[in-house]
Amino acid sequence: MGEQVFSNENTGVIVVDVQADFTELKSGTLAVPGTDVQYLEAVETATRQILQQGLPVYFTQDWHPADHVSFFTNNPGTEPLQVIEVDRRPQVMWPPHCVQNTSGAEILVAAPGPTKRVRKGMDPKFDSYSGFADDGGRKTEMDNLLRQDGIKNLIIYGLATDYCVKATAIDAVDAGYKVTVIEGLSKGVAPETTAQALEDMKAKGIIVKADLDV
Ligand code: VGL
Ligand code: ZN
Repeated sequence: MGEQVFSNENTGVIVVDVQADFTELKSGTLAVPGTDVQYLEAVETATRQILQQGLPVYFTQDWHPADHVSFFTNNPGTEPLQVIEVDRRPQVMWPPHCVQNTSGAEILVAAPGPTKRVRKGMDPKFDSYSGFADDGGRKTEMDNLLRQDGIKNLIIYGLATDYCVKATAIDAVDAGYKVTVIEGLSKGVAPETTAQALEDMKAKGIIVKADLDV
């Protein structure tokens, strides 16, 4: 690894939703394009290097109950990727994914060393793209964990660029962290929303880097 984007003890890393159901490698129910073995090896290598540098790693894990509102199967008459209104909020209809205690919910990154895991999306009534809070405003323990660990700068990558990476990165900026998103270690559901997400993140002051090296 060459020069690094991280340089101090106030930096932490959030690896977003690198879970079986979001990958082609595991024939996931919501497989994000480009999530092949090379992608997963790149994520694993980067995460291992980061841990070896002594930086704390926080994994987010989409962790839905079977009756979750975001599953099209729980909203009769809808189909996948349709956007409906739920309590006046837009809600994308997703195939059932990352159901609690199923293999599809498994985090695929084997990490040597201590890491922390933040689960989200457990409330059947609210989706939670962000690792910090759900659509109902209920916070996860993420911000508390980061504060306890003295984190001020965050490196964020994972799945999917246009949904959970974007939402997590924007909530992080709004919570006062300095955020860098690693584009090359993230994959999006669709090209247009991914391009838009990168623009939205840059507009919020998020640094978007191609990969971990400068
Ligand atoms: C995600 C759609 C639904 C993500 C999670 O991890 O980006 N996308 N649930
Ligand atoms: Zn989900």
